[in-house]
Parts: sequence; C-alpha cells; structure tokens
Amino acid sequence: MKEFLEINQEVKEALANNKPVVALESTIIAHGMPYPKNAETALAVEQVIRENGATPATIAIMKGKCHVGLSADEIELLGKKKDVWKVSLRDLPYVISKKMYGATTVAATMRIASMAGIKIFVTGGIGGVHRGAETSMDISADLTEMENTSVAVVSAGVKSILDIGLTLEYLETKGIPVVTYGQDEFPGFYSGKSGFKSPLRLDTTQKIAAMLKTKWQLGLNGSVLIANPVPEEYEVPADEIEKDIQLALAAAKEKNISGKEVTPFLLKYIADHTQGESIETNIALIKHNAKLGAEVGVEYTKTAN
Ligand code: PSU
Ligand code: MN
Repeated sequence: MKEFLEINQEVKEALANNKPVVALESTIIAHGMPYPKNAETALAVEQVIRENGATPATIAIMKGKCHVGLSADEIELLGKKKDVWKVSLRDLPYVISKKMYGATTVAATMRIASMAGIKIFVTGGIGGVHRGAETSMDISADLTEMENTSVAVVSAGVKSILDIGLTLEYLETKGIPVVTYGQDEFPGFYSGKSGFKSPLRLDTTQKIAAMLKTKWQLGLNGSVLIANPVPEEYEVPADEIEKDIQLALAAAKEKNISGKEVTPFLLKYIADHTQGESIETNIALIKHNAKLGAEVGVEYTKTAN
C-alpha cells in the first residue's frame, strides 16, 4: 500500500508526534461547489482546523498516488480542473492505475485517512440512503465504508436531498453510533432541525473523544457519525429548501440522471436555485464542523496516549 500513499511533511510530522490531524475530502471541492468558492472554502476550512490546534490533511488522488495533505496550489488545481474524477471506493483502482486526477468522496477519503493513521474526518454532509431507494437501490458507499473503517466523521447531519429516516435506520443496522453535539434533535444540514430525534447526544468534545476511544478499544471497528447542527444565524429553514429539493428531484428524473451523477446534480441544482444561499450555508457549516473536528482531535490525542 505504501507505494500508493503520499503523505506530506506537515501531516507526517504531526502523526509521528501524536498531534491531532483532521482529514478533509475533495469531492466537495471538485464536484460539490463552484469555482472559486470551492478552493477558497477548502483553504478557509484548513485554516479553521489550524486555528483550533490540529493539522489539516485534505485528501485527493493525483498522478497515481493517494495524497494526504495538499498544497494551496494543488487545492486550487482541483477546484479549477474540469476532468477530475469523482472517486468513491470502487473508483480507487481505476483512477490510481490510470494516473488520473481524482476527488475523493467521504468513503474514499475515510479509507485513505485510515491507511495514513488519521482518526478524525470533517465534511459538510455525508452521502446516505436516497429518497426512493426502495426502487433505485441508491445507497451511498459512504455508509458501507462507515461500517468498516475506524475513522470518525463530523457532518452537519444528512442533507434532505436524501431520506434522513432511512439513512438513520441504515446506520443503526450497520452498528454505527450517531451522536449529535449539544442537542436532542438530529440536525438537517441546512437547518439545525430535521424532525428526527438523534439516537445519541453528547455535550462536550471530551465526552465525544472518550466515546471514540472506548468504541475502538472494545474492538468495535467502524465509524461514529458526529452530527453538528449548523449555527442558527446561517440556517435555511427546512420548508424553504424542500421546494427546491422537490424541483431538483423532478429535474434529475426528467434528465435520467443516475449513479454517481445523482448527488452532484442535486447539489448543483439546489445551489443554482437558492441564489447561492445554500452555498453560503454550506460554507458556514463546514467551517463550524472543522472547528468541532479539530477540538475532538485535540481531545482524542490527549486520551489516546
Ligand atoms: N453531501 C453533501 N455535499 C457533498 C457530498 C454529499 O451535502 O459534497 C459529496 C460527498 O463527497 C459525499 C458524496 O461523500 O457526495 C456522496 O456521493 P454519492 O451519493 O454518490 O455516494
Ligand atoms: Mn449513489
């Protein structure tokens, strides 16, 4: 495996010295947001992680290697380049062997983070069970990856382009703890509310870090979903965004969008139809997640000695 892994100096040193490292995905850069907001956001998120005492490790595939920790120029390139492959788990051997550029989803990022020895990963929202999955069978590989790989994921809940209830059921089936930070309700990505009760709640980063440590000490492999509600001042109320979600789903159906294109199509449609409001919320919540991820990372390295 080592021949495919390229960990940059800063991340290598942090890991060797048991300093907190937070992994970040790159699909959100190449396929989740328009340029230049995507690259600007990626850099700002790294900055938040640094300010909160951890080292950021943005992950992407470049020229046959899994890169852990990117330079500002590399982030800019991924944000701008047109032919960057969206890489979920199944795409890794294809994109690596063809030496292509690839932006990693939650699933692929978690796997590479785990290979590098990183325990905490921050994103905006994970993939999940799609609405209508009972006929389409569209369930993100993010969820199966979370079953297997012992990297905790900080997310603002699950975007309501998905079926939130079914996603929570799936996580339960796979034995993945879902813990919401500081409230009883599971957050709904653009909004702090989703209408679903969170399976678990913890109110301090110390308690979250202790739970991660305990889970993995028990030999229970797999992820923990740490759900972090978007701050109220950045919220878009659920009923406002629902209209656009309905339109996005109808447009996807009409255009026969399927497979890996579904999620990027829906994200772009909603961004285009909310005059950028959803993008601003997205940026705010990722930064907010980065802060929590770094804080949990700091606590985890303290307890993991
Ligand atoms: N959800 C979001 N923003 C995103 C994604 C999901 O709110 O950018 C991206 C993540 O990279 C996630 C991927 O891992 O989409 C899931 O894609 P799919 O549904 O095709 O598995
Ligand atoms: Mn899918």
